[in-house]
Amino acid sequence: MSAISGVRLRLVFDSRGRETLEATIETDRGFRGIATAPSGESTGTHEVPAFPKGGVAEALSLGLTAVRPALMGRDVADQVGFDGKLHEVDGTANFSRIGGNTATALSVAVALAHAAEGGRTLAASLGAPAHPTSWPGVVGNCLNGGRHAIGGPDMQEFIAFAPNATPLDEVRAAIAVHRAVGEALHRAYPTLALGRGDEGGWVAPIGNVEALEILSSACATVRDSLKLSVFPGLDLAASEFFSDGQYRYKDRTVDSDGQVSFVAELVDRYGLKYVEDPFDQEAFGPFAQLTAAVGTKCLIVGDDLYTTRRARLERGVAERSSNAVLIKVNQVGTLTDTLATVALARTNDMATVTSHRSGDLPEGWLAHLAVGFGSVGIKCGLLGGERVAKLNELLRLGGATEAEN
Ligand code: 2PG
Ligand code: MG
Repeated sequence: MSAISGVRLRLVFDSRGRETLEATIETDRGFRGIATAPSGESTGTHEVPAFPKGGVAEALSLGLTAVRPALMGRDVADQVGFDGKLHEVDGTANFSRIGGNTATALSVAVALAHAAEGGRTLAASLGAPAHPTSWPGVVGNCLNGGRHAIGGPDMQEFIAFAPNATPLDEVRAAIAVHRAVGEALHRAYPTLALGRGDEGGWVAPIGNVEALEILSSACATVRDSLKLSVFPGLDLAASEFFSDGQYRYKDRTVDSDGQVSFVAELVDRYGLKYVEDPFDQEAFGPFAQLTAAVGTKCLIVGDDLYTTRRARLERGVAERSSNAVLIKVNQVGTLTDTLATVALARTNDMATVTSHRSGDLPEGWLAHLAVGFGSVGIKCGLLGGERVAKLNELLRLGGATEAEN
């Protein structure tokens, strides 16, 4: 056994300039793992809170007085025991004492330290084969709206989904769509100063349908010119504009049935292959209606619906609410809890998509999780150092960009 000989937490900043935590785990054989925890903006009600009430300062002081002593000397290979200890020290049902980001950073850091000791990548230590035959598709945000881009469309993310290819072709295709969307916006609004949102997608004062028109024709252009597979997708983050039983867009208000027909129509009209959170986070039934209607041709993905919680996914499986689940470690706080949800999805033939957060950091462990979990997608944005870091790590795992000598 190799024992944990060092546990450190440090305050660092995420891509939005907000404070978060970085954890370092050292082993007595001289190996270490370092991981940061990202933060969401359109968070689901059932996520663990990222920080204690006193914020990062309280997380750091609890880290020193309560968390660190409980982890020192433990076997670095015992991920389940390590994560169980985090729960025990926290003592609440949802990490509200020590904070989900303390747990996330530590849990991923110990996994990285263990992988380093074995001379393996984290992906391999999570069970990825030495030569994977399939890779997670790239789920890349091209145009931002909702809470990630004030003044843009109501829907949160207009996505290029590039599945079923090599990492290099997927990344190329998705980035080419991002570029084509930018060019189309410049043509349509030549005098407007276009910006980019929290996840590096374009921001423009346009409506949902206009954004979808631009996105889907950008995908078609890239398919024709580069001969690569890439399709339009959406993360509606619909809980953000749902109130009193109605979905309230800037230009229309629809009830639940209206929303089912509206989204099903968009799937057909634009050939969407990826639709995340088209309904409120408690709407298991409407999710199931949409999945029954279009689930054979499109991934219907639950994010706020499940918040990576196994118990909520159990309900989704029973009610056939979706055919895919979004996986974010810091929604539940540990790798062990995350793996339990991934395993449940797998047993029930539900696809997983492993995801970043809108406030993220320039490191690549997410790519290892997506490959290790056998996910059909890695959702990580396309532009900005913190997004590109994950794409480039996927390329490293894919190996195809290495020069031969
Ligand atoms: C989402 C995410 C990531 P946030 O809704 O899927 O794209 O956003 O991290 O703000 O919850
Ligand atoms: Mg989402």
